Amino acid sequence: MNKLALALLLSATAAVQAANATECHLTISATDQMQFDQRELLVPTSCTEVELSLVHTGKSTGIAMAHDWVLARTNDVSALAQAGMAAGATHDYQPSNDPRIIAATKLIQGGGTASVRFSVAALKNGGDYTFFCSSPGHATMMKGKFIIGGKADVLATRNNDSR
Ligand SMILES: [Cu+2]
Repeated sequence: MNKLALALLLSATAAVQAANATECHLTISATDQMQFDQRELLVPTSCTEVELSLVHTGKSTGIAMAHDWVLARTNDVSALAQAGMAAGATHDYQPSNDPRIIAATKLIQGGGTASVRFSVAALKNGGDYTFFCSSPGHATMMKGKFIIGGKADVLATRNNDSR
């Protein structure tokens, strides 16, 4: 391989990695109105790890409006929300070492941020996953789908093509 071909290959690889880094880094906001700003988070199958940042854009410093971000299989969400309430605020409303929690940030108040980095390698392409806030009563309003592959891949391809 000549030097030019190698340089082209390296820059192409760097471009793909840069694209992946962007797509695999998600940011979601939560408000004093008990809402997330997104109902769906899309993760292309090219991501093996995801970094999620939660930003509480509100001003409330009360525990009642504290938020976190918890990812689980959709079928586990209501039981997890119950178990979280039992665990209480000192445990961020998350049952300790519960295998049903795929990933979770800590509980934050207005103006706070938190992030979590986790592997998505074991999650199924097209699987049914839901993210929610585990503060008592919040999950009815604060939840959404965590979508791996499918339209996430379609969008990622489109974004890459348009660069
Ligand atoms: Cu909340």
